[in-house]
Amino acid sequence: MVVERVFDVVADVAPVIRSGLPERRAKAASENATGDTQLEADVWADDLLRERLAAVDGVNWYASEERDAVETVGDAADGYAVAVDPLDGSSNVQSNNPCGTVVGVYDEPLPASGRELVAAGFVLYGPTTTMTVARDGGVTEYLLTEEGRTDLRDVVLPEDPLVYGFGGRVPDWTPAFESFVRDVEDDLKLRYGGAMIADVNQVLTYGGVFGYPGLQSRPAGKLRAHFESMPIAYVVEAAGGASSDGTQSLLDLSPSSLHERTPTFVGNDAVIGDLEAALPD
Ligand code: AHM
Ligand code: MG
Repeated sequence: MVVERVFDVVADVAPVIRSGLPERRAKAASENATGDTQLEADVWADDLLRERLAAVDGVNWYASEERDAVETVGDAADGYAVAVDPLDGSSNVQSNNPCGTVVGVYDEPLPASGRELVAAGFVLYGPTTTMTVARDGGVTEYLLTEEGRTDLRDVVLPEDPLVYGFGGRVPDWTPAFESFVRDVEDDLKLRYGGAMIADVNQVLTYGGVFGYPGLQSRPAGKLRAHFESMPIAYVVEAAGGASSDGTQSLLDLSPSSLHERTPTFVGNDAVIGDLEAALPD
């Protein structure tokens, strides 16, 4: 099945990406489609993933946070579109903190609604390299090494939330969001590391909430719907949690452009419910 082959490729490539990071910490002389300065590692990981994923029969389109446009890479009758954030949290490479790779498999050419996702997953380059994949209603976490992958666990979001982490500078938060956070911090423990994948994996492990809100200076926030927000929402919802853009599930978004951004929240159902109640419609 195409989805299995996509994640076989990601599992094979991840140890290569990991071992290539130390020598690619320099800034590349380029910006990506959303204006971020790229690291050599961003560009290199993107090229590697494009080359390997384009070779999978049934992958018709490759899109990446690092490329301006969707690229047609196949012509299967029922082909899929694969959307990738090759190195999520790449500013963490410089400070030697964790980062990740995010992959969404869509049933339709992009732009597409989150409801067109048929699978999504991510790799976390932490003390170990793990891959978490949501498909067929379940979520599995694997340990990745150069020898292959081994099952670690079925991922189910813990019932009781423990950790929270929100992006953006506090003075740039809206008053409604800030007052919601003041309530959250009475009960939960702050964990924010600047790489969505690492922060979301803490939520999947301990329970809680991760978010990057709409800011006063940037109402759509920072995270990109196709490459980050919707794939992560797919994983967290499949693990028993919830997602929101402030009013609805992130999976109900239908972005009109490839690099569209959206306020992004994932975590325990009750916390996401409180968030939606706190933010204006
Ligand atoms: P990137 O994909 O260019 O690395 O940007 C996304 C990252 C997320 O991983 C993280 O949640 C966010 O940007 C952190 O932003 P900030 O540095 O503003 O806290
Ligand atoms: Mg990213």
